[in-house]
Amino acid sequence: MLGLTGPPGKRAADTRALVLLLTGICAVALTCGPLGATAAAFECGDLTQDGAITAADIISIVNYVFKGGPTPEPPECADVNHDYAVTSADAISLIGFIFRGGAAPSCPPEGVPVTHDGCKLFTVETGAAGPAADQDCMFWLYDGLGTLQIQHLNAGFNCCPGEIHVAVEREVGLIRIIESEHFDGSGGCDCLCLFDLQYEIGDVAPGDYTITVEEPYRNPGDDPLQSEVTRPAGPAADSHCVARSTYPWGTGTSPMLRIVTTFGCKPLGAAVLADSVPSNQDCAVYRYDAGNSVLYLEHLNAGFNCCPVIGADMSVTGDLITITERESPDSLGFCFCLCLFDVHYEIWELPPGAYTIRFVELYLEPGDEPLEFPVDLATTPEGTVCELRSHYPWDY
Ligand SMILES: [Ca+2]
Ligand SMILES: [Ca+2]
Repeated sequence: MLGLTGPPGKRAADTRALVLLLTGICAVALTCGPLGATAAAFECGDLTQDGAITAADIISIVNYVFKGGPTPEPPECADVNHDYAVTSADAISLIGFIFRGGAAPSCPPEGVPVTHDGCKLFTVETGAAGPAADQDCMFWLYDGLGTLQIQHLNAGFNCCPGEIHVAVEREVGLIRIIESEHFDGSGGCDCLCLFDLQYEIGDVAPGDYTITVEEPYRNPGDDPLQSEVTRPAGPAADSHCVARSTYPWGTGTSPMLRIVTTFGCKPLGAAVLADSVPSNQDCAVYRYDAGNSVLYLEHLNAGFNCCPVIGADMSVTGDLITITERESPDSLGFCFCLCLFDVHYEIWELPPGAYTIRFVELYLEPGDEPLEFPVDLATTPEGTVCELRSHYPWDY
């Protein structure tokens, strides 16, 4: 079931985004029938639960969004424009449908509260206790009384997944779990990784079921993650894994680039930050963690537009690591200026060895030396390399 997030505040009326993590599963019998028959679903847009979509339902949304009125039950039934938030836009959408022949309400399926750990691949805890990085696993535990607890280990999502939504659809003999992610304005980060999710499904009567998980990043040719529940008269548990070889799953032999943070636009002029470098220098600072095969790489004074969404792509050809930086407009577009940023990268699953690291930067001019340098991570695990720059946006 979706819940509400965000403290009350001046914008709370329009930002009551629905998220997970909250109370109760199937708290209302009307909306969650027992398994073994198709569960009674809520009617999208019918907040008043009178079987019809009328102006009264619009009023209920308005009361909820703007006046602190009752929370829709389930909250998904008010998300008629299917963006995982209940806002004034849903009231407008419903007005359009009722009075102007607009689009019919389309709500997301009802979700269950979910907690998660991640991004696993990018933390030092990786691999110690959980399944290998090329395994996509489900562990389920049925209490014999009606509650099915699910752990989904190594679930693939964006590194910055926004809200992870878990919806459950029930048919005879089938529990279909639909996992999805929803970004609030941003497109997430430039990478995928693995998470462990925990959630539970209520009102599960004893019987035979197939549990199947729909995952956003499963390769269409790969087997779905599913497990069979066979007539548990009492408590029962089982686990099932499928091997995956597509990113973000894998054997851990392919280096992966992740942008951890970006800092900027940095103030122009001489270095004003104690830990920064002079603004006429374009620098790379690296440190290799051999135990985890991670190269921490900071690009200091990287030139970008003043208002970018910063991205980068990496290719590894032999011993040449090329990081090609790119940018796209933020939600308001580009600005009419350039400036300097610090971009912190991590390259995961990089074996120790000798490499050449080359940055391909957007705003170099002819004659500029590229920021390119050799490293021998086995013998010299850290260092700093700088190039002098004397044109805008450097040294300006
Ligand atoms: Ca109604
Ligand atoms: Ca909505």
